[in-house]
Amino acid sequence: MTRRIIGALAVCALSAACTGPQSAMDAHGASAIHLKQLIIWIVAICSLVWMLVMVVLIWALLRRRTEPPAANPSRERRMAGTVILATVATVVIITGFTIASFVTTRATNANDADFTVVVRGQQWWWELNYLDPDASRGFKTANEIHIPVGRNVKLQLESSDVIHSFWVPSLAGKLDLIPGRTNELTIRAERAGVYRGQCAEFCGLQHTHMSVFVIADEPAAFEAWRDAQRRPAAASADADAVAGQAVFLAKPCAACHTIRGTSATGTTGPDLTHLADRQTIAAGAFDTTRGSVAAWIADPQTLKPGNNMPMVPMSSDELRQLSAYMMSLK
Ligand code: HEC
Ligand SMILES: [Cu+2]
Repeated sequence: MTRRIIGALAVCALSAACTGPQSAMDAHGASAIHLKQLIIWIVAICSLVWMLVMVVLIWALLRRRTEPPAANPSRERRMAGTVILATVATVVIITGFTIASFVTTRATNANDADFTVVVRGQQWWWELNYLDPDASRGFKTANEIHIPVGRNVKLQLESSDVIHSFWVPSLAGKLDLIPGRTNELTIRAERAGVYRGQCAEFCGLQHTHMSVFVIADEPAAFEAWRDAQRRPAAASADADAVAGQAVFLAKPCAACHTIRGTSATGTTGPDLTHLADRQTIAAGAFDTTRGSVAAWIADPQTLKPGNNMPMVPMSSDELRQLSAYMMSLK
């Protein structure tokens, strides 16, 4: 029984965090696959060396020693030989690791990309700017990066305030977003799916609620998504939503948020033009439902304390209309 429990625990320990949408061991991106191979080789070789050292150590400890060995030149020579051999092996292994790391770094630095997304870290969400050679076809969104499967996409990493770090472990290594600097990371997903990431550099109070999602779509679905994003917000036929738009434009909301197709052009907060198309709000903190959007607008400081959206006073009718309007932004 105890043996079974120990066995089960060992299996759990060995397999923990090796799968799921946010694991470097569940690699689905070209550069994450290279990194995973490197990690496996290094861990395997280091484990082997460690076991060898332990075996030799135990053997040495268990060896009976009755009296100090007499001086023996041939034995001395053998021992010197062993030490030289171990030193050479160490140098060879470390040089091998260095070369392998170098080759992996080269392989992860793809420099051809289909298009570029500027990823700007903000306390505590991700502003995304899809660049297009024709500027009128570019657009902004937040927190959810759609990319086409099997294509390289260049991320231009920037920050508005403090140092953040972009890390979607299933797709690529970690890279910092540094104020006043631009870092570049090319990502690519080999399989459709949602890959979760997390800001990986402590950036203040809501650092843990600064998730990012990479959503890899089949190319046709991606094109459809991108075309929809390029369009301004569609007018809604729903009476509450229409009233909600007027509330939005009259309240301070419009000073911080952009809704393309309206007079709202603020840039402090996420672009809301297609808010209801996103799966989550507040950088992964809540699912996008009418209830959570209403709760967020009513009291953002309780839901995500310290975030940069203030509580805007309003009546319950206004709240109902605003949340209807937000959910109409598909
Ligand atoms: C002072 C600027 C400011 C004002 C005013 C403001 N917001 Fe925000 N809003 C933000 C910021 C910043 C965030 C992102 C918070 C985060 O995730 O940390 C945000 C997030 C949101 C979100 C979630 C968006 C997403 O994709 O995560 C919604 C919806 C929203 N605001 C609606 C409103 C409405 C409606 C009003 C008016 C009642 C309003 N905001 C007023 C700054 C503001
Ligand atoms: Cu951060």
